[in-house]
Amino acid sequence: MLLLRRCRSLTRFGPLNTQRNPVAPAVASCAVRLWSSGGSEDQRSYRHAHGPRWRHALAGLLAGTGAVLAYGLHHHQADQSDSTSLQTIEKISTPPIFTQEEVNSHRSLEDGVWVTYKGGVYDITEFVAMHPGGEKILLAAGGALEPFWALYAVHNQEHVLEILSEYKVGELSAEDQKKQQTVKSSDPYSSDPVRHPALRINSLKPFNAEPPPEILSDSYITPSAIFFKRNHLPVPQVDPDSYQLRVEGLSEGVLMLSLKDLKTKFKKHTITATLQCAGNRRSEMNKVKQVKGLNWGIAAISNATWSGARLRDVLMDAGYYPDVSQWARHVQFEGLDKDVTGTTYGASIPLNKAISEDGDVLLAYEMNGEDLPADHGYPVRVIVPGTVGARNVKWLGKIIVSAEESHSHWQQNDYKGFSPGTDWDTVDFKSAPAIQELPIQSAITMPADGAVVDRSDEEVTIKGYAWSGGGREVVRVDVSVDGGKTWQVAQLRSSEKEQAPAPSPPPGQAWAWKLWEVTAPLPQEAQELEIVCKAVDNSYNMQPDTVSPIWNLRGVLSNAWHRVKVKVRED
Ligand SMILES: Nc1nc2c(c(=O)[nH]1)N[C@H]1C(S)=C(S)[C@@H](COP(=O)(O)O)O[C@H]1N2
Ligand SMILES: [Mo]
Repeated sequence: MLLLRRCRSLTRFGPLNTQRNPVAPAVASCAVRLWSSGGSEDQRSYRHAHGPRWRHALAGLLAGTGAVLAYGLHHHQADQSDSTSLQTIEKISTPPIFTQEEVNSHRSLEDGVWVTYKGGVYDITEFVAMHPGGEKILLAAGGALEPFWALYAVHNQEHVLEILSEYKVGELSAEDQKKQQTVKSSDPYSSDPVRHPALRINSLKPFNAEPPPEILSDSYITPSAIFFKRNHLPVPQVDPDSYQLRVEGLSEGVLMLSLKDLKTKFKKHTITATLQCAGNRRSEMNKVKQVKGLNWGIAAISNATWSGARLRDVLMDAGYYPDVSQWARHVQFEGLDKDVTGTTYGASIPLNKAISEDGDVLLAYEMNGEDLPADHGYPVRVIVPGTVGARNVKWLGKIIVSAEESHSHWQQNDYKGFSPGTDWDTVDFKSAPAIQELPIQSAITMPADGAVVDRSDEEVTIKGYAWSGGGREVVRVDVSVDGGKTWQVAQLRSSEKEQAPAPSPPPGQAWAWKLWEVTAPLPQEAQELEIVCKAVDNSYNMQPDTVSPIWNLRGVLSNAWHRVKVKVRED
């Protein structure tokens, strides 16, 4: 079957392109890839799912201070018609001079939020107070903006600077300016690994990318190179020989484990588990109403085998005893990836998941039979099967058994679901629990939205994936080619070989997805098909039919029936 789509501006690059995909999200508006795969001479092509929208690239960077500033300042410009502070500055012939120490003392809303940029001193208190997400800029408060802008690679800074000038209150003393310049502003992303060119990049720095859906459903075990990648920060360089994992909170001391300890002191355990980002399919929510976050398509999900020590075994070795559960409720994880202030990525899971024999939580050092790749957490990451990607902390540095959840931004103020009626003015992040187990999910990977099938083919083959959180097994996938009027049951596949269905895992331990496939006759006379899929798990949870009722401001938990439209070409 030939599926060939063209966009207005055609950019073509094949899989043998340069290793680091040089195409920025804003430019990669319409990429067509062509190649033939495994034995079949079929040529397939892929249309880039996202339009040439710089706004989306910017939204993708919203997790970063610089981008919050860029975004917020942009709006600030829109609602502030007269820029009085700028005029004030212009009237003064010599601007006030401040020392770094004075600037340092303004790092909260109470004391004012000051930052420096290229020798200028800016009081951005009003901006931070007025803009949701603005509190992130507090990371830069009292210091220089440059390293933040380097970290989050905000381009297009010109208009931001223009607006920033409205907040200028003076200049930094010459002496302190000199000191600042001696702090090298090197690109913290320069040592990030080389990535597979097939990946569709959502954001380059930090690196976030997903595979083209059609490749995703080609293999039950996703090859590591095209496994979706979701980084909030630069990839840290960890030396395996000096690596030490710190385990705290159980006995009086702390337990330190080298990589060798992890590999030799504990039984090696292997599981196959699917990881899904909470933001998978966020782009569909974006179509209903703008949300904040990376504009993921349907492939922020992948499946791999993971090997490592069981977290349970390590906690036992660190002195876990049953009474611990009287005071402790959570196990916190800290990554070795840091932002410029030294804050590490962090998350936590409930203690009972961590310690349960059936929980299968791993401190994984292998992915698909090899050392973990740098992007996926080398040398050690947590795998919490059945649980949202965000808790599967990579580059694991520390484990803390605690009465409290992780205090990290990603546990407290992100990765939570809200009502469609909650907006950025009313949201109270404390009011919702952190996402742990994910709901039932499925999506169509083939054909792609907008593809064309020939009437003479008489039938259409549809493929996709289905998965549910919490170890719930997918028991059925229903597929419709007429928008949901009539349904067919798809064939499920739970191993690499199509003809060898694996036996069901024990209840509550179905960690891996199922791939599915169905061949449906082309409905007579239909010129366009609306293909729909929906999955059912063994608790009989089903997906909601539309997006609107589950829309939420962060665009998480997007799991409505997946729909693609396909044209039928008459011969
Ligand atoms: N240390 C660290 N761990 C992390 C992250 C991160 O940025 N830093 N991202 C999390 C998120 S949001 C997801 S979805 C998964 C993605 O894992 P992957 O990149 O291996 O697909 O890692 C999680 N673990
Ligand atoms: Mo995620």
